[in-house]
Amino acid sequence: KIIRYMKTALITGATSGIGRSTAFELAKHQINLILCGRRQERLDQLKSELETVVKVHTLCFDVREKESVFKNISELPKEFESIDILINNAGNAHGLDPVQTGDTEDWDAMLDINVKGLLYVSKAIIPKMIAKKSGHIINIGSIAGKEVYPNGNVYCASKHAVDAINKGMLIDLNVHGIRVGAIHPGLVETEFSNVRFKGDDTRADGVYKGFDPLRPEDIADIIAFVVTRPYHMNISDLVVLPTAQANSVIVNKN
Ligand code: NDP
Ligand code: 8X3
Repeated sequence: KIIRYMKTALITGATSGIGRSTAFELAKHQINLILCGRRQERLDQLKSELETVVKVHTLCFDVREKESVFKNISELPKEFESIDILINNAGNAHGLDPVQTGDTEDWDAMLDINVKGLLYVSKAIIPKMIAKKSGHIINIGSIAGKEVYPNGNVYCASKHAVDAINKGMLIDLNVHGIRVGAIHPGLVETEFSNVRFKGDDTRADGVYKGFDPLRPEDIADIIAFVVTRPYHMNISDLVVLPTAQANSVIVNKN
């Protein structure tokens, strides 16, 4: 009798966009899911859709709230305690302004969520991965973590930090047999721009007009590919752009 060991993945930012698509994609690979976000009703909906396929547990917390992050992850039910895959995806841009007029609350949000939140979640999970000498961490960076574009200042800083943290994790966790890698997407049509422009949906839609952007499923597909590679193989750094995008400024629109 073959007993198949089913892995468990924790995905932050599972309520929308890339994280949500990743939940569906990993479920296709029979990976059990711990889905995180701040919108409970979306988490409930996802659970009811996915639990016919895999085991699903939801955690509703803000990655900025350090104590809540550690409490939620330390109190996971026994069957979800052992996390094999961590997808550090939660994050957003807030605003698109020159540095001299940038809103300090936007700066706090981006640095607290995209950088410190990612660190808190990672610190809550890594010791358990070290104890079992295995694990796989995927950090969702951005083309904004490789380049800086006009008015992108602090968002780009937050994603450059993710790039550096990814490289640092790779070095520090190497000796423990834990795989670490970042995926850096270009323009993906999600709720990202609706959040960046604070609910100005017309402006948000305009970001993706005139060219064929990436869909969240495209990134989810890559994540599933990365986490299903054999153990001797670690995809450590990957930039993925729509064909129409050459860099964070040049997009071939018609
Ligand atoms: P979405 O806005 O569609 O999704 C963002 C997710 O992050 C949501 O599930 C949201 O859940 C969660 N989130 C945001 N803030 C918090 C918080 N404080 N605490 C917990 N969860 C939070 O955007 P994307 O899917 O596009 O973004 C996912 C990742 O991909 C981000 O890190 C983004 O920077 C990155 N990225 C996106 C690109 C794009 O063009 N779309 C390109 C490159 C990178 P909830 O609101 O329920 O908490
Ligand atoms: C999201 C991509 O170029 O809109 O990280 O900042 S971009």
